[in-house]
Amino acid sequence: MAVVIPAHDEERLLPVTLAGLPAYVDHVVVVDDASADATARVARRHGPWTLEVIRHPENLGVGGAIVTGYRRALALGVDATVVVGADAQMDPAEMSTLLDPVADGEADYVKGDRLGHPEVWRRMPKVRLLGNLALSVMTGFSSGYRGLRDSQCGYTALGRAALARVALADLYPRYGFPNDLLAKLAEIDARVVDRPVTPIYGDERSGIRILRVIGPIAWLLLRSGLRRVARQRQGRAALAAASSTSG
Ligand SMILES: Nc1nc2c(ncn2[C@@H]2O[C@H](COP(=O)(O)OP(=O)(O)OP(=O)(O)O)[C@@H](O)[C@H]2O)c(=O)[nH]1
Ligand SMILES: [Mg+2]
Repeated sequence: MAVVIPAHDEERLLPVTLAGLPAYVDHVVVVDDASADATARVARRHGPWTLEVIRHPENLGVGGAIVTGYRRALALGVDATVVVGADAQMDPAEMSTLLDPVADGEADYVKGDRLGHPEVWRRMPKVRLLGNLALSVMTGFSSGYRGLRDSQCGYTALGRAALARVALADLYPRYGFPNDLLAKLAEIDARVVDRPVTPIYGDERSGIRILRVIGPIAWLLLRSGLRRVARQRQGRAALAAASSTSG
């Protein structure tokens, strides 16, 4: 399996993230998204896995970096790809929680859910928590994955078959990426499940300005929701036409 790490100006926390990766990981792909700092230089092996750094000459955004990593994972032919941020906000011991449903053939995409954690109200900054709750509800309606939680979680596992089918080229490259990926996964009827993970907030600096990103993401969700409804209508119309000609 491969771990994809999108990284932008993460010279301080990338080594911490790498040092925590479990030994069962085969490949680590760090995607340095035109960092201004030493991110690419501090990316060193800390385990038995192979490590490669792909550097974007220009900043494409976190989603753009993840897509680069996904393409590399496809070329490597791995059975599953975990995505984790470079800012040491996820517990590496929980990676197996995400991988198990993929390995057991129960899910195509497993995403972390920090909102079910008993201390989430204390651990996650309030504005982030409220923004996340709102986006999770909207993403559930838009994608059709009702009941889905923590749509913004950047800790996920994707199986090979779904990775090969999902429309990578069209994915939104910035902070609406996880939401757009869910919409694209719905298009291929991928099985998506949530697994609890621990919210970790240390002294990292987030690039997210919640009030600035929520508008564009809401617009993205509205658009993909309307497309989903249109798709379903077309499907029903095709079914009705088929049954009227056969009957
Ligand atoms: N490639 C790339 N990665 C980015 C960019 N912005 C952020 N990242 C990476 O994406 C990961 C998450 O970024 P954050 O801005 O902390 O977002 P978050 O961790 O999902 O959200 P918070 O809960 O606010 O910390 C980190 O590994 C960043 O280095 C970017 O423009 N390009
Ligand atoms: Mg962060």
